[in-house]
Amino acid sequence: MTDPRLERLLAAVPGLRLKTDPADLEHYGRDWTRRWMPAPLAVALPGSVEDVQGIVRWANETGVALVPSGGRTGLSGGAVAANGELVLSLERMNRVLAFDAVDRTLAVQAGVPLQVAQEAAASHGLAYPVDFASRGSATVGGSIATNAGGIRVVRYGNTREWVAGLTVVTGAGDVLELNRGLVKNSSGYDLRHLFVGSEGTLGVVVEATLRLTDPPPPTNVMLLALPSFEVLMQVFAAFRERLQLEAFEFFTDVALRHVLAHGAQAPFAETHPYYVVTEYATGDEREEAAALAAFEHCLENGLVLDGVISQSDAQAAQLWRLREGITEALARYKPYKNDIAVRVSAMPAFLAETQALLAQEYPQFEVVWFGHIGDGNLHINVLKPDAMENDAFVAQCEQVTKLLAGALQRHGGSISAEHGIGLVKKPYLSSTRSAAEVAVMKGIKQVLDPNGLMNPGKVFDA
Ligand code: 2HG
Ligand code: ZN
Repeated sequence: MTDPRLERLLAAVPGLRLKTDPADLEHYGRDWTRRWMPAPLAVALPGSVEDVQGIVRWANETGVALVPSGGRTGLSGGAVAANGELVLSLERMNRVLAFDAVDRTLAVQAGVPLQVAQEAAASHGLAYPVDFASRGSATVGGSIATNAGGIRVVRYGNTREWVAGLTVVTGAGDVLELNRGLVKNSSGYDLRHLFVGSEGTLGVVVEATLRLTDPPPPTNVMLLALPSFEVLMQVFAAFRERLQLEAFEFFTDVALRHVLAHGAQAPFAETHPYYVVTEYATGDEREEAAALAAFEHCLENGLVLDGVISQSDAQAAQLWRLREGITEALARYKPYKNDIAVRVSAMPAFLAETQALLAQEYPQFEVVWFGHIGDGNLHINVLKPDAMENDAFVAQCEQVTKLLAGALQRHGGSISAEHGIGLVKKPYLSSTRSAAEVAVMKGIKQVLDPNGLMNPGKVFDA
């Protein structure tokens, strides 16, 4: 190791693990976006809050920027280190610290994978209900940094609802213990919520106290085939009126075709334009009868064309795979991802307008629509045609996103529902947040990260 800054780091944080191999720099320097060439200075793997604090203080002394790093499953470039930053990986801070049965909380280090937190909660007869497909790799810290949503938001809300306490190291190097697991706390600004969704731009989340809830009820999974998206919200209403919904997800036939080509099993003999997968509580016969009543109501009114109910856990997993397998099935097409939100009530109008606009202006692209329709959150993936150069593709996709941003402005929506702004959506932040709001955000950053060292260039340019 020859870089004097790294020598100084090792002197400041004794025993710190550092990686500088080219393969490690590449591995830790990028996330799932794959668009930027990773080029970090090095990767630091702290083992304690004190180590993290030492790293941040060193950054302030040397001026080296930091990129906090969890499972790097993000899709907005929030964890990319392409400019000589030090990657601060929480990978080694992966311990479950404490469970409290009275408070119903689980304290974890930030590098604990989401699935490990879920399993720890389950081992105590409770649940951590935040859930999404990358649960095995994504970390609790990363999910807090993006206020991750996922497939159960319709029932449980976003990550934000489940954070009872946070320990953070600010960009100024201070350790803050925020909210300390309290249920009620009306003592001034709730700084905890500033860090939820801050994408590593204010400091590093090092520990979290998570709220837990009752274990989920027994559930069934139903897959529905729909004739058009215009009926989507009516189907949602029919099911929500009659059942406790744990998830209500949507995808198109195009999405299904890709998942089937990737090895999933076809659910119906025929193809249909749109699909919904819903999971609902079914503790007793009454609830199962209600599910059938919802289905029959939809069938009689032409809102659904076909349906299948899971008869076993294995079949439920098979039906979920049709939805959860979409991202993986599309990966080989290097999709350009959009993750938009509108109010649920605005969803049909937004869908109609943007589908028509995209078909008219960009017929050269295959566009895959899917997402968390019960939350008003759509993932609009534009697939790269094999023959098109990557740069030309990205340039055109940026025009597509501009078009979406315009529609979002008209419908009062958001350019990022759950993936964050990162690098990918930075040019479109103003379609969602006013100039005055962005100015306030910059002011907050200035206070917590006065030297602009925390994940610079992400969300906005300081
Ligand atoms: C999902 O809902 C994830 O499956 C990924 O948020 C979405 O790949 C995407 O665009
Ligand atoms: Zn999603």
